[in-house]
Amino acid sequence: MTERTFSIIKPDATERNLTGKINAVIEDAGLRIVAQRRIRMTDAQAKKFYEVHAERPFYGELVEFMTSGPVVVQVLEGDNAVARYREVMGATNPEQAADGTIRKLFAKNVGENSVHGSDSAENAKIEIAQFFTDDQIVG
Ligand code: DAT
Ligand code: MG
Repeated sequence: MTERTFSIIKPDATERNLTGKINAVIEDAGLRIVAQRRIRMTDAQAKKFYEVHAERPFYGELVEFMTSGPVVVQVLEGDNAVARYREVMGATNPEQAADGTIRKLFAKNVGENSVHGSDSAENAKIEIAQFFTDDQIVG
């Protein structure tokens, strides 16, 4: 089933000039980048995006990190794209991430972990709509 997921290449990765290397892992995994934009996230955008984590102890740190440098927001398309991209990303904590995953290859630690990917098709739709209009996605 072809579906779409939402991805962010985070500030720790853009800072180290890793956008191209991460995109290569994404494309090699059979996912198509159907929308992409480099932005500086505002405080309001980051707070809203991570609203579900508002009660977690790391929320403030997370919002600060996500607004600390450029990010690349993306829409990925492919067969079972949501689950597929979660596999390609690897575990949240890079110490637990499998070999060959983006987080194993590039993440610095559990907070500065290089990429975001939606955790369900429903959340993917919500997240995509926060950053892209339909006409900006070219499948
Ligand atoms: P994921 O990004 O794998 O979906 P998540 O949704 O549980 O993970 O958390 C969102 C982000 O919050 C995660 O990518 C990095 C940060 N985070 C999660 N757990 C953390 C922790 N224990 N300490 C610091 N940051 C954390
Ligand atoms: Mg998550």
